Amino acid sequence: MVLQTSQLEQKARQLLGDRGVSVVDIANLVMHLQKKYLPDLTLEECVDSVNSVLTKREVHNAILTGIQLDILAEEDKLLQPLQEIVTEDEGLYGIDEILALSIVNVYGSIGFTNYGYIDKVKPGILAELNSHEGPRVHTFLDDIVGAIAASAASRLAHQYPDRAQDITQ
Ligand SMILES: [Ca+2]
Repeated sequence: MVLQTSQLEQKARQLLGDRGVSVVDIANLVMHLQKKYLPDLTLEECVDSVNSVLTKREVHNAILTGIQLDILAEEDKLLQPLQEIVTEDEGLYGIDEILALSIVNVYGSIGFTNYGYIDKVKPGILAELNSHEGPRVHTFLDDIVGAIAASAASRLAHQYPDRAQDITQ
């Protein structure tokens, strides 16, 4: 049985919201990534681009899988040693980043560059998800959110090549 994309999208959006991430949070990351290149970019355009990324099945699958693993880790339901690795957000694990790349993959090489950058700088909601405070585990979610933002930023860069100011800087 193949689920309708709309069902997947609804569930993916609901899970993001449940985990404390709004479309505007992600749009603010997009703004952070693209403001330098598209000085007249509006938050509304960023929101539209995030919404467009959130229609893709690859993105739904990554969100559903990653958030599920975060939740299972919070509930102490993973097998050891994975339980400890995911809960501790162990630096050498790397599968959280690989999963998120399945999102960026859809949008080409600018997507990879943006993803690498935002993962290093961790502005806005990414800093909150990475604080490791409280009982919540966001080992997978932080990379997924970064990847959605990177993809939405790449969409804008491809969409407005003539508006972009010296993208090679
Ligand atoms: Ca992570």
